Amino acid sequence: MGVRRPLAALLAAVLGVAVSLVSPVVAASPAHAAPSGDRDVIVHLFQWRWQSIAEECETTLGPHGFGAVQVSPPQEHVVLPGEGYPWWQDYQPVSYRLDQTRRGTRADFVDMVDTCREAGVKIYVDAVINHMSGTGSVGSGPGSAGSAYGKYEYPGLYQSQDFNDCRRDISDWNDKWEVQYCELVGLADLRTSSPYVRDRIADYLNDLVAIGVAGFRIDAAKHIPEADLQAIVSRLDDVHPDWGGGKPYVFQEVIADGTIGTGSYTPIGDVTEFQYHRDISHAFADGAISHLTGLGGGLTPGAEAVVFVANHDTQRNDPILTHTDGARYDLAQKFMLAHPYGTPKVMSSYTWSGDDRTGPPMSADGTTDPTDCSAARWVCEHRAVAGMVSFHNAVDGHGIGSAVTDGAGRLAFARGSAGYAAFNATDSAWTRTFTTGLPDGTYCDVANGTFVDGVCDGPSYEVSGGTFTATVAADGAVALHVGAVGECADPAGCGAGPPPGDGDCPAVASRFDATVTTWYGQEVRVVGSLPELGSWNPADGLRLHTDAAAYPVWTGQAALPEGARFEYKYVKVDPDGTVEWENGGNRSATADDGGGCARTFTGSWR
Ligand code: LM2
Ligand code: CA
Repeated sequence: MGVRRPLAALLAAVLGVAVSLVSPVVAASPAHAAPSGDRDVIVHLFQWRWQSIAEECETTLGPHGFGAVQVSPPQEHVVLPGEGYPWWQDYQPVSYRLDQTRRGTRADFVDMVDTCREAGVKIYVDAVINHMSGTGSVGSGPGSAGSAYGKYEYPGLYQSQDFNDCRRDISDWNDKWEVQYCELVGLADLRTSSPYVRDRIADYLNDLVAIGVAGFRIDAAKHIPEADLQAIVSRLDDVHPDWGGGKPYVFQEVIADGTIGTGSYTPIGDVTEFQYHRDISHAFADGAISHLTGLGGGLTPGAEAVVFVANHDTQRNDPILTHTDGARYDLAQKFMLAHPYGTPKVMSSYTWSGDDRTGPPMSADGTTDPTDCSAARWVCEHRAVAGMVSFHNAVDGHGIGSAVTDGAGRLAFARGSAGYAAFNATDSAWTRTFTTGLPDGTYCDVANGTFVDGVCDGPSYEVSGGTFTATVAADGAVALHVGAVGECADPAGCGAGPPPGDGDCPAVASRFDATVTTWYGQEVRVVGSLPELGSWNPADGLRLHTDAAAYPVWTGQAALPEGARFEYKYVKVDPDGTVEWENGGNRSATADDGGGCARTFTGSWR
């Protein structure tokens, strides 16, 4: 796919290259240090509508102790029907108006910020300030809020003189000047040295701060000269008093390479640490995690690093371990939340197949659908790690100790006397007695459940004389901490045996019940991304059956690997082999067991 090239090349350019170069930056007060203490976990609700984020703050993020949401860019963006309304429209600003994006209106945005704040959750905005639009498939407006524009001409905001003179793509990534003054994938590069441009960007960011936004991810930060970004950040107003009233939290997207290291930007704010992403992802993908107590060693100091297993770019351009890897990926995100290095950023994705331009579930006019975590394509993998956010918050300030490992795919460690966690990145269960620093008591396992308002909905373990014995499932974890003391509230539901989806089943007996009206002679099949579902080939799909009593419900069974995430659709097959696919996006599901290693997936033809 042509669209993959620019970012793929960019990522390839940094692979294996050590972080280097601390270039002198005009000294500035590092007023933007990482939020310390509890509630610093960031979740990236990639492409979610503002209203859906507000709901998630109230129902899930606040109660489980998430600190902040990274939201997709809120400014007016290009609209590209000819390319199927790709997700990356957002990274081509055409004005700084919040009035209408594919995710909602300014009023929706304001309501989201207020609702999340009341739930104790900050909003961090993805600030696209290095550039405006490109030429792309549509070179001119209107944008999502109706503004006219053309590349280098944004009426009432920027004109040609406000862009750098290079006016061509970055070609030599070893030339720092090119990286900062030429065009990233053909996007009009703002003259950020100009006081006028700095003021316009600061006006935009301060509009957001006035609404209650608490921080920013600076998109493409290393493409903005350090002094320019410093000058913009110094213009920022103080945040809402609920957030302490200081300067906004700033973390900068810096994909470090031999030309520009993270150290050039740490005087301005925190930075993304891509080497951590590569290290943790490879370790879990390979089942080689025994050395990870030292994760982060030699990288950007943890207090200045934002860390992640996958982000919206890497999951497309350079996937190592992503939501498509199911339980092993969830395990890596849980580990990140248990380990002390860096400020963790949890990913929340939607699925796509084939073209990685594919936008989120949307209506015909390209506006994004509300999120429904139980519906097709919204993965919502942050929910699978919600309990671990409480672990992260409770063990803050405690170092790693008492580590045990099998020397390969299994590792357990204490976080002082506040917590203990065990991780099993292998295909077989791990049973042993662990020695902790925990006071004796009954602890809720927050790797497999959550603990909210004193209610545990996961398994529990008895710590006695500082030890406990557990069977850590294949691709599973166990995590206990002093903030989650108590037994499972409903022993029938969570106290009996390992919880769903953690490797206790040889396979999940998956039954598909599809309501489909057919004419005589037609067959119904389930066709999807797993070999058991034909790997998208209708001829090899899972055949469903019906009879007079059951019709129009068609039923079939397949043994699916536990924890596998997959997509599928129903098809009708005529006697002559003609295939009719149902409408709409792919259905997506996870083969987790609802108990008894069996699961039923139900739906109706669309
Ligand atoms: C980022 N960080 O530095 C974002 O994380 C990344 O997702 C953005 O790229 C990038 N920088 C620019 O903000 C995405 C996407 C690109 C896409 C751009 C702009 O990964 O593929 O580029 O957004 O929408 C697209 C086309 C590209 C074309 C460009 C300009 O894919 O082929 O270049 O638009 O028209 C000629
Ligand atoms: Ca630039």
